[in-house]
Amino acid sequence: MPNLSTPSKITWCPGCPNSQILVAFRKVIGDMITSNELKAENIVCAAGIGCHGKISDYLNLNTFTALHGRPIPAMTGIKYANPDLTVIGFSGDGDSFSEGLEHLVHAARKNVDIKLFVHDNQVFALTTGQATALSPKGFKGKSTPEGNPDEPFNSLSLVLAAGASFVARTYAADIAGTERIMTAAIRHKGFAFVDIIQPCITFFDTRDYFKDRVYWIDETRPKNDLNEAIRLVTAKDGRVPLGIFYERL
Ligand SMILES: Cc1ncc(C[n+]2csc(CCOP(=O)(O)OP(=O)(O)O)c2C)c(N)n1
Ligand code: SF4
Ligand SMILES: [Mg+2]
Repeated sequence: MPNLSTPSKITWCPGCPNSQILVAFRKVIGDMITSNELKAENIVCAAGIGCHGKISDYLNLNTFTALHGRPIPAMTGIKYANPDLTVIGFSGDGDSFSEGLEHLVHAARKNVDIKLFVHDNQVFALTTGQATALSPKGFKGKSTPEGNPDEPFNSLSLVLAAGASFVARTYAADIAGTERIMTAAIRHKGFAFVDIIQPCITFFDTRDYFKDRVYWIDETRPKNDLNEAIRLVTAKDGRVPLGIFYERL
């Protein structure tokens, strides 16, 4: 198994689910390199600015740290310059849905062959707790002390409507489930979007909320039905579905 660790000290808060994402990703990439499915030298990872972005310091792979909201244009340029590379990005909910939304929807529309993992903690965490475009209505944080007055985007239906050819969600605490979804996303040819629910235990601790609500959808159902995918991700039954909602080959 290749050593994908680095000497950098991990500075995420103790217990932050970002560490679970890191563990899952190292395992997935380690297995793919060991089985010769991927070569380390052909993998490029990019990240935005935020707590999520620190992951690039903890991976012994080619990594690129972009500006806040800008990992997608960096990834697109890398992929266009050398189509043989596997380009994988780590982004935040603020990074992809507040600051960098235009890049996300166009990458989805153009079906750029890159993989985007969004560490979705529904908050600007690194800057200590402001509302993003994915924070729920009523969220109380530094920028919304009386409660967020705005409705969030439904991130998955937005990306589906924009044309992404692979759309999935997983839960960071379910490391095996995250490994499965990451593997499928990396194998997909085209724009793969994965929402990773990653509670920020310091500025918006949603662990109790999600642990009782997440469930895995039927993995055997046909995945190329866009209407069914939108129905699943917009259902208002109080539960939070996980799995691959849509894949167009
Ligand atoms: C262009 C630009 N705008 C704003 C900032 C300030 N900033 C740095 S990190 C951050 C929040 C990141 O939030 P998110 O993308 O959700 O990542 P998280 O920290 O939650 O992982 C902001 C607003 C910046 N560095 N650059
Ligand atoms: S602030 Fe939140 S997201 Fe950032 S390291 Fe701490 S727990 Fe994790
Ligand atoms: Mg965030």
